[in-house]
Amino acid sequence: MSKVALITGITGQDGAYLAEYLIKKGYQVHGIKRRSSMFNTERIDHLYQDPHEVNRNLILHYGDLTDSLNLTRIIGEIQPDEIYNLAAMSHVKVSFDTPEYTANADGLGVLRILEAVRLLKLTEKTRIYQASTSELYGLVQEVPQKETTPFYPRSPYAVAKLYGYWITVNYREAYGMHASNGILFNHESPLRGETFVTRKVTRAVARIALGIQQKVYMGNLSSKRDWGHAKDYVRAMYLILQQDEPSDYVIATGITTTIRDFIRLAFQEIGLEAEFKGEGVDEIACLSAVNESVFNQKIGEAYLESIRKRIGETLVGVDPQYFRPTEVDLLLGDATKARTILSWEPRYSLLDLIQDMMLSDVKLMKKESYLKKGGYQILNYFE
Ligand code: NAP
Ligand code: G4F
Repeated sequence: MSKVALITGITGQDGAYLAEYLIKKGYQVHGIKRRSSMFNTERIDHLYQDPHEVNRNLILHYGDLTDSLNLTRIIGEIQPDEIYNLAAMSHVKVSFDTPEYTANADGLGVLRILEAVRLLKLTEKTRIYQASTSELYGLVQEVPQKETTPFYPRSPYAVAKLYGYWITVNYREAYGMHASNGILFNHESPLRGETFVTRKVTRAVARIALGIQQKVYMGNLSSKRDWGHAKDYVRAMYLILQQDEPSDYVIATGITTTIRDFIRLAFQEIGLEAEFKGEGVDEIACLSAVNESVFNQKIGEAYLESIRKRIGETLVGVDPQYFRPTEVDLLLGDATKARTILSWEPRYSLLDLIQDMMLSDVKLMKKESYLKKGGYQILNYFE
């Protein structure tokens, strides 16, 4: 009998990688998907199976973390061995605009899952992974941050996730449930949502190189993040649920980098040097040099002449609309517990991550510009 997993947030970055990972391990994977006016399944289309096929290993259900009746019905029908609760309104800046909805989905949503498992008398059978976050550390009380570092959330998102973290701990202690938190630091990939900073940068850098965008506007360039690859992080989620004892784990690389340096490295990956000057809202980055052999190899000789002409021009500016009312300045994780107990190690470095994202976005943007010229091609992130 194959194990049964339920993934909430299966249409998101982590949900897609985790579904693929669990299917490869022989699981039957069920996913909860919100109804939307469009399919919104691009990230998992390569895993999709027609409902008429027998012995499917991916089954989607309509649902929402704000709807407890629906969640309880789905969990009751599926009787999952493992639940990965990844669904959330996951954008920190947007949570300042939608604080009540964020509290409902990201905070109470966790309670709904835990309580459904308890009411359905599945506490012995079903293990639960809660997608907690390094945003809990917020105004950091210690550097680096580990499992014992006190939390100080700095956004409606982080405050909602704080409730999710503690209600998971409480249900574990009160009812003996196998419920664990993964306190994951930022993790990125070619599937990352386009409005998170890394993907915004890799998309913009690709478009600038191809001559379809002039400049990109960013927010706070000085904050620092501990960035890993989502593929490494979904493996950690799986490992957390395979332990005999439930517990909470920090998952991080132990290296922190400014947004400014991430931008510099993304340009360097395709042979462009971005030189930063100025301060605060007046800070800019100009194109200072082109490494022609790298550029030709990664982008193509056809684009060289036009990028050469842009030397000295501004590629990056700052727009205060991207600043947050309260910022998290520095995140740096200490994953010693995960390394020791889970034998988890990241396999991707920051440069590997940037290379993966740039390669994918250059390919995607070449298709996009081809489409604009009247061509037709199905866009597939997984090619
Ligand atoms: P993501 O790409 O934004 O995906 C979020 C998923 O949640 C999407 O499938 C989204 O559906 C779904 N969702 C949102 N609201 C929902 C609701 N009310 N009911 C049901 N589904 C809902 O996020 P991610 O990067 O994969 O992150 C996965 C989880 O880990 C999130 O809980 C996030 O907060 C947490 N986390 C992420 C990171 C990171 O760096 N990526 C770090 C720490 C923790 P739609 O596709 O319909 O929008
Ligand atoms: O990429 P971000 O939007 O990610 P953030 O806020 O760190 O949150 C992500 O990681 C968390 C884990 O720590 C997750 F829990 C959460 O769900 C999400 O996945 O922003 C990173 C940094 C911030 O300091 C932000 O102010 O980049 C800075 N930034 C600068 N310019 C920008 C921009 N962020 C965005 N999104 N867009 C900008 O133009």
